[in-house]
Amino acid sequence: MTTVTIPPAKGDYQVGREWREGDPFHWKEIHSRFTWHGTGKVNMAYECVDRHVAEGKGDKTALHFLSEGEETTYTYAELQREVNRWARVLQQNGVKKGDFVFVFLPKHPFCHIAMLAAIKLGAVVGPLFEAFMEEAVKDRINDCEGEYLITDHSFLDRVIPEDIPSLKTIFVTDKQDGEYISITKEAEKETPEFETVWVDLEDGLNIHYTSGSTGKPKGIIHAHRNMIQQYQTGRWVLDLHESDVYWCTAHPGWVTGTVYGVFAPLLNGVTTVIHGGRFSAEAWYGVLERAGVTVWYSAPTAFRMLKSQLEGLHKDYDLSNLRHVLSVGEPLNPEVIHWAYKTWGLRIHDTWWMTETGAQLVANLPTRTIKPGSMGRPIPGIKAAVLDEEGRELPANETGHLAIQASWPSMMKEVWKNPEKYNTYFPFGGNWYLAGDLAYMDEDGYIFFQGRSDDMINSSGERIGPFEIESKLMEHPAVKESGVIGKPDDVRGEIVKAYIVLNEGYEGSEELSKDIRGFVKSSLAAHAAPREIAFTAELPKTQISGKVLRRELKKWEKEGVL
Ligand code: 6R9
Repeated sequence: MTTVTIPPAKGDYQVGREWREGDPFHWKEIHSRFTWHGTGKVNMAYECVDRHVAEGKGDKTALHFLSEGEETTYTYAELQREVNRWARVLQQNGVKKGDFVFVFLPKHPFCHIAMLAAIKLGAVVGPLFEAFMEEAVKDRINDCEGEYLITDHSFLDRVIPEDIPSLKTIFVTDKQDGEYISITKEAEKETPEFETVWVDLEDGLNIHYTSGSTGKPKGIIHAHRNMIQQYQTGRWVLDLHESDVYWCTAHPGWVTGTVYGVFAPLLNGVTTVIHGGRFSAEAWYGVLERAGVTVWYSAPTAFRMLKSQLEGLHKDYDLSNLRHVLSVGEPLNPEVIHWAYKTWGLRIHDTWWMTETGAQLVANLPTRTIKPGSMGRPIPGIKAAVLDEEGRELPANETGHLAIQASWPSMMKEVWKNPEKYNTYFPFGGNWYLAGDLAYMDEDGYIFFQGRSDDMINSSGERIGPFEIESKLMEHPAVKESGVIGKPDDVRGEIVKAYIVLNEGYEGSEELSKDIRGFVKSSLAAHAAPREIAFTAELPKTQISGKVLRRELKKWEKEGVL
């Protein structure tokens, strides 16, 4: 297959200045960055906020919040004062080191403040996604026997205290009186000083639930040591310089929104943009312009939506500050990279990691050539391989299990209440951590994602990854996005079936199906061409991160929905 590569853009990248391809690198090299270097103890909240004030950068804007009809900013000094006041209120109400504090708030500075306040007193923070319903909220807090929740009155209809017996105290961020403690009102009465609770590197920091393909979501606990890798990837992958205005579009309920929406930018002392509200192309371009965003981290689903807008829409906005764009969460279709390069004149840098890994492991560093369709190469300090079913390393270009050599600074601390589960990530023993993703690595070390292991299609003995077909489909002018699965078939084992959402102006028909099928057949491979195509108005996606749910498509198929 020929690949059209995209060369690095010219720029003063930190990674290029501090590290060049082939140089050795060890995480220890940056340990001295942190305050624990002297004391042996750390605190993520201190590194995110207080150290910048201590270094004389208190007047710099830490948070810039924009939402329809509302715009506020907090300097690092203001953020420090608020975090301290909130931490005092939490402490007076019994919260102590090691307790779980759940945060159920919209995208808003209060969400950042609540998380940092809990962390500053050594609690383990559990950010809950803003659109969670009763069941999701209840299950998570119950699983941790959580005693504390910080939320907002408008979310209380989804919190049923009778179903969460461990819950002792609910704090609300509104000022109105009611049966719960108004944390904002109480905080106003407090002095803005708080003695950081210093913790060990290994102490709990946050918990996120990851759904996995079967069974109940599992709670992944991370430790304060994550700061090492989260700071460093913020520096080298996101290329955060102090003058940057950075926007991560994810809500902290998704691990991306916590690690790269709260921790990494604050550790690097930049201005973090928070946008309240949902996606619309106009609103998002508006945020990029209004806030003067320079570095932007989002997900393929959003980029695909922007691509499907009226051509030229971006020209109504001044995007001239934007210099570095990144993606995570799902395979990034080459077509989208080419479109962005043509439209914005910018490369989208794909990055790969998981809730369990705590930070990026594979990425397109800004100094590297991009091969569209590849997630990039392991970042400095990380070794990856592709393994066969017995755990042996496969040669270049052969698809197998993506594995990472353990350990790294932000590796999960534990799977909550399920220590055996942790070992299942190491099925071959030794140090190879298995992601559950299938991929191949080319001669240059670039990794090409093929699908989750459960998503692989086996048709007449041919193993076909859904991603390659989905990306090919996107090149067809009628296709907005698609989800490809294997449909059980008596003769072939499985056949390729594609669920397709059409671009505006197109209508599903037998003729269009034929045309799309022919297109894949002639430009990819006959066996990859979907034998069945179903047109749908929408694809099922994960609520938190907007990933296409192929598992759900398989259910549609089984139940004959489409
Ligand atoms: C950060 C995050 C992890 C799973 C992962 C993989 C998929 C993430 C990707 C990607 C293709 C990328 N994934 N990044 N697939 N290309 N750049 O997404 O964490 O929600 O736990 O999901 O997401 O399948 O194993 P999480």
